[in-house]
Amino acid sequence: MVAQRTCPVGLMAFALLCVVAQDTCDLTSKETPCGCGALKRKAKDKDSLTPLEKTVTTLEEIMNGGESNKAVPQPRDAFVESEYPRTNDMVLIKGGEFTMGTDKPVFVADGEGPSRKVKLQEFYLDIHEVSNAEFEIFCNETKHKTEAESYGDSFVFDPLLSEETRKTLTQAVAAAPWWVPVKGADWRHPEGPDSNLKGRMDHPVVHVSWNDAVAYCKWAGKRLPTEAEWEYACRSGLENRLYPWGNNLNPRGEHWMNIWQGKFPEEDTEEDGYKSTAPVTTFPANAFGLKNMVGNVWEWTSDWWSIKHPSYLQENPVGPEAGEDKVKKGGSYMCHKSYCFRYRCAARSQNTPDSAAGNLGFRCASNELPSKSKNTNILKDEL
Ligand SMILES: *[C@@H]1O[C@H](CO)[C@@H](O)[C@H](O)[C@H]1NC(C)=O
Ligand SMILES: [Ca+2]
Ligand SMILES: [Ca+2]
Repeated sequence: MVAQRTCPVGLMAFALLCVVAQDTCDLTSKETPCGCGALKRKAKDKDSLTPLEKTVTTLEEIMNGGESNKAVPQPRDAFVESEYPRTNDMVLIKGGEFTMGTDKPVFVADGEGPSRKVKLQEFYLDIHEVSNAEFEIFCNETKHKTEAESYGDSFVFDPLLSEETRKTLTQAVAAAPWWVPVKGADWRHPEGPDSNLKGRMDHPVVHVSWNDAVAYCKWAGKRLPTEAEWEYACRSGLENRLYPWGNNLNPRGEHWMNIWQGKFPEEDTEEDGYKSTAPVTTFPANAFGLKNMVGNVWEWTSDWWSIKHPSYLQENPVGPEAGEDKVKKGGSYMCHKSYCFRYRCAARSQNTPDSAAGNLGFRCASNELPSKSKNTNILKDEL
């Protein structure tokens, strides 16, 4: 049953091969290089290891102690956190029909295809990923304890760790050794106990599980979007395009999303301006007025994971009735074409509902605009 929640060990070799020979990886392979989906807790195990630790192999086994020594990222913005404007506004997404998925899948094993017609009724969607500032209001008000806080650890991208924290590591994820479980990593301490949110209150909250995301959205009078709603919103009226704005990775020669530039995982040249997360307000909005649908952080959706899809026209689909994993969409700041070309509207990945990581967040949807009493702003006239 190990293969259920962790990547097959054979994929580790594949993943490492990708690191060594970036440009030669076969992206159309049916074997998914599973750096994006490998981060799962094994919630049912009971012994001294935390569920997260059970999913990993020792760092020594994988890397022979050869991990890189990268600096901790410095906050870019020094302005006062209390002055951050709320970023909880929503936009009305008009109903319609669209083509979901793709007939040109990059990762066949992810169930990106086939393309199929989906019809949706109108809904509201958060313009931004949920920020640390928004999540703090929720936690202060409800005393919500995230699952990463309960378990006492979460997955962090190794190059973001301080030397002190790195010294405490003994393990990494076999299929993606740049991911390490860090004790004390949670949404308030994204890179472990010696990190904080200073200068990052307007960045997306991370280290939140699907269950945490559901609790937040409920508190806000909202819900998670379905995968179909999320993808429809990502595509914002364009049919069969890779990105929310079309097929051009860098429209007008600019970066319109926060992903990885350079060689993964050795060097992020930060050409888009951001190592790790960017403020949720960064980059141009898509045609529906939504920001960072692709890149920055992965976003939870309400659907259970399946790679088989009905080919007939579906109306307001909500995904399978049950499952092991939940669907996440959009890719993250860690995605690079060489191993995780998942910053596309059709791309998808999955995690167990109690999993959390430093590149996974969410935004909420709702059928009606929630009242102000639920801490939700009325939709702004000017987008
Ligand atoms: C939440 O609580 C913390 C700790 O008491 C406090 O520093 C912070 O200002 C509070 N934030 C909000 C938005 O109320
Ligand atoms: Ca970046
Ligand atoms: Ca995103």
